[in-house]
Amino acid sequence: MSASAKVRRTSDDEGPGTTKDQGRPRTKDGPRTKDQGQRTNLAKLLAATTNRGKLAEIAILLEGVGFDLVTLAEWPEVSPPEETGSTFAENARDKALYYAARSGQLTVAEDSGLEIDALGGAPGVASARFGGVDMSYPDKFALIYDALRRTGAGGSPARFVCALALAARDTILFEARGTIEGRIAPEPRGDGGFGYDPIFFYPPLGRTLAELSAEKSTISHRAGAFRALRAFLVRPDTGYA
Ligand code: ITT
Repeated sequence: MSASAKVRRTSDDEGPGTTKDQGRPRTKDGPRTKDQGQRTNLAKLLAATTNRGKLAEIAILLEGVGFDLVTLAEWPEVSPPEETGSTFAENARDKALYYAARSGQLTVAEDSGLEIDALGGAPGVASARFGGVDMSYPDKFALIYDALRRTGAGGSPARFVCALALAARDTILFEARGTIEGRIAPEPRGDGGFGYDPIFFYPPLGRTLAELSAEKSTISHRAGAFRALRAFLVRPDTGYA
C-alpha cells in the first residue's frame, strides 16, 4: 500500500520512563465500554489492531482520554491489510489509513517490533512474521538464540520500537514513535505480556518485560508513543479536546 495521504503533524519519541501522563486517574472498572461511550456521547476512536496483547496495553494507555475506544470487533468484515512497508512508520500509516477508510472512524494504528543489534536489526518490521506467522513464540525464541549463538553475540543490545499513526478518512493527523532499550536475556523468563517480552531484558529493572506487571505500561515503547498521542488528543487546537 502506498501512503499518499496528507500528513499533518508528527512527534518525536519522548523516550521510555517519562511519566507525564501516568498520574491520570483510571476508571474504576477498567477501559470504557461501548455502552458507556454511547451514553456519554463521546467521539469514537478505533484502536485498529488484531493483536490482543497490543489491544490490552492500548486500552490501558488510553484510559480516561475522553474517547469511546472501539475495536475491530465492530467491523468483522474488514480483513487485515498486507504489511508491505519497510519501516515501522510506513506500516503504521498504511494500517491507520486502511482502517480509517473502511470504518469511517478516527483511527489509531501502530506497527511495532523487536530490533536485535547482533542480527542487523532483525526481526524488526517482520517481528510478527518471523519464522512464519503460525510459529509459536517459544519456537521463534529458539530461532533467535540459534542465530545469536552463531554470531557469538549472546546478550545483544536490542530495542522494541512502536510507531503509531492517527488517521481520519484519507489524512494522517498525527504520528509518534516510542522505543525501549534493553538486551536479549540469557534465556526466556516470565509469563506476563505477550510476543517477545520473555526474551527482552530491561536492565534498569533487572527483569524481562514478561516479568513486569503494571510497570510495562509506564516504560514501554508503546507507552512512549501513546503518551505523545494523548498529549495531541487533549490539545485545544486539535479540535479533539
Ligand atoms: P496488528 O498489525 O493487527 O496491529 P500485529 O501483531 O501483526 O497486529 P505488527 O505487525 O505491528 O502487529 O507486529 C508486531 C509484533 O512485534 C508483535 O506481533 C510481536 O511479535 C512484536 N511486539 C511488538 N510489541 C511487542 C511487545 O510490547 N512485547 C512483545 N512483542 C512485541
